[in-house]
Amino acid sequence: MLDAHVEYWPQIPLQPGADECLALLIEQTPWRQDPITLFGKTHLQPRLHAWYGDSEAHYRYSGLALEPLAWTPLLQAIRSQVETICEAGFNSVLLNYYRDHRDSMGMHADDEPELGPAPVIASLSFGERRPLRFKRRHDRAVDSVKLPLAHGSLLVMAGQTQQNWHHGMAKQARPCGPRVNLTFRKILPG
Ligand SMILES: O=C(O)CCC(=O)C(=O)O
Ligand SMILES: [Mn+2]
Repeated sequence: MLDAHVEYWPQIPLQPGADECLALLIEQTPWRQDPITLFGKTHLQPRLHAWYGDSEAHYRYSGLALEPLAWTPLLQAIRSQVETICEAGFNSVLLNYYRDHRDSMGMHADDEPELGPAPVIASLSFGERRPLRFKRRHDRAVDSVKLPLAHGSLLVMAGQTQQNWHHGMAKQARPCGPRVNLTFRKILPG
């Protein structure tokens, strides 16, 4: 991928293991489904989400102002393992729950100003293996890239990735099981 810095680990060592993380996160998270307004029309987001972080980590996402929930012991444990692997610090995490094949996330870049110009975003996937699609933002001629994200995998997006590429996850025709994704981020002060 041109002008991007993307790294993918198909399986990272995690304690607790990936199966347990998936079950615990589905069960313990106070999932919400918020309305979003796109092109003047209001819909429910096509997935569930939750936002955790240090108290100063306020974030606007798809036009929603999210107040962070306090870190749980499980999310703290996962965060510190991901920080060690990435050699980077994170003060917040967005959890997304794709209940089945009908849940999705539209193409977007994580380019909010509070993430800074070259954010490191660490994306941990559990459950159904589904493809994340990358599309170059300013050059329609470049083909999109599909990266299936496996159960227990870690994807790191850094450098100029958000400035140059969009990413998203389409609905799919084939029925599938649940998937939970955690994106660790560092919200800058101010
Ligand atoms: O579910 C995924 O793998 C993508 C999540 C994502 O892009 C986001 O939370 O901003
Ligand atoms: Mn994203």
